[in-house]
Amino acid sequence: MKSIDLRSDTVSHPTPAMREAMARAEVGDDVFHDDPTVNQLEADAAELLGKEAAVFVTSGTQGNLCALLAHCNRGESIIIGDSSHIFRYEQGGMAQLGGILPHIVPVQPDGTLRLRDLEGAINPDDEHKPVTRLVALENTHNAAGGMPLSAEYTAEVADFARRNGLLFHIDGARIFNAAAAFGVDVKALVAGADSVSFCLSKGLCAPAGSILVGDRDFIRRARRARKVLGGSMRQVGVLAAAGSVALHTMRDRLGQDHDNAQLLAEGLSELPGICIHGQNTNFVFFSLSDDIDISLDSFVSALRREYNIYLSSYSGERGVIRLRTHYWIDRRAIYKVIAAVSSLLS
Ligand code: TLP
Repeated sequence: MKSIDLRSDTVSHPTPAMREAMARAEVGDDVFHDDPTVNQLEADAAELLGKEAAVFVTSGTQGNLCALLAHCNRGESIIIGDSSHIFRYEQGGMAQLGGILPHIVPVQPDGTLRLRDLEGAINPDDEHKPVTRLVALENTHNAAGGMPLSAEYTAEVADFARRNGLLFHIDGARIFNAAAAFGVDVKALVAGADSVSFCLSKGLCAPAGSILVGDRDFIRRARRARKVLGGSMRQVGVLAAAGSVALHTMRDRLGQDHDNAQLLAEGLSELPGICIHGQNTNFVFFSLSDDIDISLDSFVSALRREYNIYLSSYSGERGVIRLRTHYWIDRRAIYKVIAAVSSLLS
């Protein structure tokens, strides 16, 4: 029986078109800028996001870290959300490897950071304090449940950064989900940012790889950071070829994942014992009501054992399950999940 894996969109597999493109890819040594497939992908990505240049990196984590290492000096501070992926789930790479201090501010339920909190987090020109160098947003915001941040809000943060002499980075691992949610050109969501990282894996289904964009000088420094992190690869056109298929053919269908997430949330909400906490973009999150006589862990194991449905009970918020839809979850799979949960709880 084919499994239905909703643990994350990171579990998505490359499509047949990607595998074909990988087999045909022309390659060269990318450290010498000699890989034509990587060069094309980087040029396309920069143009798509309206920035001067791009660099292909191994992962979203590496893209964010290269950005911070390229933007900040040791001993400098960045302003970042307390539940952001960079702060919570990247092992404090900025501090471990870059000597950069995170100054955290609370992420609001809609995934935004309040401007007055940002204002208060800027250190004065005082020799006791680290210099505040940068502010970072995450779009869509993972821990806020896949919340997309609007172009208007992002422009306010960009304006705030400019007025205060700060750089502005966006962790846009799922920026195309945000663009699909608002029905806007992705350029509008990143217009005022100095750098943006986004993933070709996850919803776009490439087997690996992320892109970091910014101006030429920034990308030159980011390439140096990638090198020292061991992330410079050689004939990596085989991966970039899948990334190109992701970039050109997988963005416009993300709305289907959002529709499926909505269908799933609606179906589950009708079942006794399920409390839906929210649904945004491709995320659905829910818990079991108190009157249900089964623990969350047993519920997750039973779905896996009896129905081959994979959910993760880990979420950062106790008792809440987060599901993510993606390309390999179609409407039929959604109906199967609703039926399985219904029979398990009845
Ligand atoms: N997120 C993963 C886990 O690491 C939690 C997931 O399953 O969602 N930024 C954001 C907003 C992310 O959600 C992730 C991955 C990353 C960066 C890191 O990307 P990778 O996994 O490519 O290093």
